[in-house]
Amino acid sequence: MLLFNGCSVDFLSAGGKIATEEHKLIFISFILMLFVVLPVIFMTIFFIFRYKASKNSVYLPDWNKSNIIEMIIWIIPIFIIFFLGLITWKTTHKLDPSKIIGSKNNYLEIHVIALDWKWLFIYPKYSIGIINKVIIPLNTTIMFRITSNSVMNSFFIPNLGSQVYAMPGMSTKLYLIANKSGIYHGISSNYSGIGFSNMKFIAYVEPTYKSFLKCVNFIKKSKFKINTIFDFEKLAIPTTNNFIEYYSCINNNLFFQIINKFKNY
Ligand SMILES: [Cu+2]
Repeated sequence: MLLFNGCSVDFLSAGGKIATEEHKLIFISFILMLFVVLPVIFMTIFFIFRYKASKNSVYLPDWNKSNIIEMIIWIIPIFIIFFLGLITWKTTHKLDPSKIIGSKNNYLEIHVIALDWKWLFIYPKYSIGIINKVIIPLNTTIMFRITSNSVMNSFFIPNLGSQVYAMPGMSTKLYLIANKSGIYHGISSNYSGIGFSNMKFIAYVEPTYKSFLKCVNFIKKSKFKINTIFDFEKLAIPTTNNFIEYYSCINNNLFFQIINKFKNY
């Protein structure tokens, strides 16, 4: 991605395994499209000089076909479409968000709940929850289980890779690995009402599992607790531009209780 160095667009600076693969795909598509763009630019300039009126111009009112031109304008697009189709087929299977990456038994599970208009992250293993911030350890497979307590949203950390929809009454899965520690931006990439534009979160990638556990222990000391679905309902009251908040003592079943609420609809 040499061409884009110095570019501050989140999506173009990879912080994880999946994002790196996706960037390769964008780069290949970019090169492929140059096969159309460059000849068009060249021909535009060439034709201006070649076909301008001059003393030596030949007048050909009956000209209507050139097999060479026909061949070029058909073969290049067919080649591009075939090749793009092939790599899209291959990478969509390879980068399927719900496909496990890294080791099969060792992953950290994080529950993601889209609210109006904030994100709630629950760590069932550690019984903590955070609003609008997610902390993950470096080089660790993260399994996000995603749902929504309201309308459809989309969970997206552009530096780390794929976006996945959050839908009420459903659970979607997204596996990600961060290979660079740092702070990334997380967004909802699906419009969901008035507070949508500030429905953002921060993703912290901690350099070690130890430093990650330090954060966990800090959050465990929070006096704010979510124990029951009623505590959760209070939290789920719509707010805009919500601060980062820490909760301890989260009921490990909360995620599935939230999904079950919608089963009767
Ligand atoms: Cu769609």
